[in-house]
Amino acid sequence: MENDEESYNFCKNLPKIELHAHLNGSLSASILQKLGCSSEDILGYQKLTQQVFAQEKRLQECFSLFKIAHNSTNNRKAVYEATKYVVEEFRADNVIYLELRTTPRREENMTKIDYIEAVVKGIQDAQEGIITKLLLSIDRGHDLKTSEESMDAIIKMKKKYPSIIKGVDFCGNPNVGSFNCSLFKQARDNGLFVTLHCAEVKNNSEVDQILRFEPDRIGHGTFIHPKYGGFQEGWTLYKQKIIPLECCLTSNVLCGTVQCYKEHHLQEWIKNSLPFSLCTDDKGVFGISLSKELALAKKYFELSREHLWKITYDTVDYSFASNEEKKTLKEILEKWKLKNLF
Ligand code: 6MZ
Repeated sequence: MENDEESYNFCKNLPKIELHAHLNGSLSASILQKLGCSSEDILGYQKLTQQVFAQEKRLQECFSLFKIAHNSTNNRKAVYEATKYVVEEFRADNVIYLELRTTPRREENMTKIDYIEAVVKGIQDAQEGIITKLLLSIDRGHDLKTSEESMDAIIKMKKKYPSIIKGVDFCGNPNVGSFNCSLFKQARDNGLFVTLHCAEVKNNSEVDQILRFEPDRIGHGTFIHPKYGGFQEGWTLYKQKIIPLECCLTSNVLCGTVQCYKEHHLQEWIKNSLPFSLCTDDKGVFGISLSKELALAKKYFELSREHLWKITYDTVDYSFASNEEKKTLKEILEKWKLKNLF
């Protein structure tokens, strides 16, 4: 049996694929500092984060933390720099393919289009050793008019940057708002991939609606299986549709929607050979890295090195990369395997 350190080193060394990372949730203390936050403010933010995760209603409270992160990215320059730094941090963790997602925001001196342009520029300027794609999010807490405006901007920008902007995401506080099928159909009709946060809290009717929509991927998928608070019809439907899951272990444990790592619903996906990828969600807020998440999965679900490699390899297929990019990523992983696993 290898120890935690050996396991982490293996995971760090493995070229990784990240499919579920929110830009503003990924701002680490060091990035916040580079963006001009004072040490005092950062310490305050870290203290608040600890308090939030010690509370009963921590998923609910977690969304107030993003508002603080948003204060440090409220202009074009900061959005650009934040994007560049986040991509660089993923690269330093040996992530070779990243799908970064973010919600276009309007601020005093920044339109939603400006926001998207700044993120795209940040991605373009941090291309060394990593392929990064952008998914644009619709916040479920926004009203229909705001969401429609965002979708118009997203579609417009997808036409301008077709090799970077690949898809849309549906996120935000899962206790508010509802899924709007026609809005996401519009995205799909305009050539965008669709990934939807699904069942982060119990909501059987929305789970049914989302699964019938057949998104390209779902995020979290916690309350689907009946053993984890879901419902039999939901799980049966999921098994018919077989939609890849973006699994965020630490996010779910810290937000309290899952009891502990050992009790995570991921085990149903492993047991049933269902498709999934391991993701960070908000590495800044949760103080994690993709390497750490892989090491946790390895530890709690007793995965071999070979199995972890295969999860990463299969994740390439669930990504929104082009066929050529997928081929390149698979070649990197195959070469790595030959060198490191035999
Ligand atoms: C749902 C989440 C989330 O878009 O400003 N977000 N939505 N569930 C989660 N689980 C913890 N974590 C983050 O990044 C921050 C935004 O991402 C969404 C929330 O809408 C949050 O405001 P951006 O870059």
